Amino acid sequence: MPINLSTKKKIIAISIAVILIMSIFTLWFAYMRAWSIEELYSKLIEPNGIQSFPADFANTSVTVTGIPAGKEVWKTNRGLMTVLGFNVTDNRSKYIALSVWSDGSSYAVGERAYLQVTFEWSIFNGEPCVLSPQIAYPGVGYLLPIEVVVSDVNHVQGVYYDVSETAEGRVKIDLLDVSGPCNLSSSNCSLMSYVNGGVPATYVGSVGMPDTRLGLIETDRIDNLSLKEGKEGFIGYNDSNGNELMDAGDSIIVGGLQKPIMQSGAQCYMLVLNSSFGPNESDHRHILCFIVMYSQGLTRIIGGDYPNFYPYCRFEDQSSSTAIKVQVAYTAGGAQWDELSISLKDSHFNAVSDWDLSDVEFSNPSPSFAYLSSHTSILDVNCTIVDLEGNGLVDKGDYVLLTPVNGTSFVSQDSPYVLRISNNAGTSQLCNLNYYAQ
Ligand SMILES: [Ca+2]
Ligand SMILES: [Ca+2]
Repeated sequence: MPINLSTKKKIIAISIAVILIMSIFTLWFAYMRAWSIEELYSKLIEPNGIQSFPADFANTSVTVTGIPAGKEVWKTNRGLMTVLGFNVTDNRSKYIALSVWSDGSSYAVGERAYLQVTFEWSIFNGEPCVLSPQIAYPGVGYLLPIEVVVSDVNHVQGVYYDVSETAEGRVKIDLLDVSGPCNLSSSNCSLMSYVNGGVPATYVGSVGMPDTRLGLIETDRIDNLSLKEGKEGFIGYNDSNGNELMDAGDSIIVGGLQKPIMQSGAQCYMLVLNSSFGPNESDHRHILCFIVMYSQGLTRIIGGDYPNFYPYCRFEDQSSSTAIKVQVAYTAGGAQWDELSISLKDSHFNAVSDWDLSDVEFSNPSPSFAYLSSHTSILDVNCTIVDLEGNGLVDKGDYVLLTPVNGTSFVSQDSPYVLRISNNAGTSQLCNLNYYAQ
């Protein structure tokens, strides 16, 4: 039977409608439907060792949905970042972490989350690739913890510094505390840049020295810090007190640092200070400073619930013949008094006191005092904690004073009392003092 004109029109109209519906479905399937974590994971490629996405993902955006297995809120110099960890259910050893610049209050572990994930052409340590600002690896959520690890290495060596960006876009490293200051003439400094997509974690060895065999090039060097200037003019050493020692108050300025244009890009650097010190300069120190530049500038993790981020404090011993007094000389990481425990043990490791400060009352307003006491058969001790600004934070000038009372004395034994101040989790010991009564 011949098909009349109106039937032909109907068929054409239906065909167009079907094509349209299929196109919309294809578009929806490709971009608009929420992706599962498994689907997102399956799209990852690894050219040149960088976890990234195929070229045709650039300038696209998808909604990704999954149930977070973990959540951490990090404090950074650019604000709060929340990192959500998702297990890839069909590959239990794998996971994806998504990062969001917020306090993360709208996400909870175990509750389904929907996140917008965008893709863009980017540059990671000199290597072009398609990345996402929301995917933690190899971006911000992955790089920032490296600084925490590097800081651990420095703190073990008795070196504390602060890093900031100057108005001119240079990076300033302020030395806050250096135990056993080193001669500038027996110290050198090297600025290393990560190239070819080098992923920093693989280059920081167990002793904290960057491995120069892969993905790192030296871009400037001061052979002898008393020269104060790098060969290429990128590094400058400021001996602020002019004593020719690397010590607290000095600073290092680093220039010539690249900032990627794209939000997901990163350029990493490692500044290495090598020093010899001690008798006959037989001790060696390698101080590292890991610098990450993003499009918004220097980015650092400065606190929050990153699991290995411990508060650091240095207490100065100001004990007298009758009392133990330790005063905070330097602190980093925002330790709070109510997160600490104080313990005093005698020479037989018997606890004289074990105070958990989590529910201790501090007076108000500043200076704020907390009073504790303990009584044993040989010793009665009063403990006063002074929070100078009454801000709840363990910071410079705050102190702990332990005084024997009721006619008892620290002198009653010949070996030392041990004072320990730790965080409640027991992961960080902020003060460990042996007190010998006179
Ligand atoms: Ca100095
Ligand atoms: Ca305080």
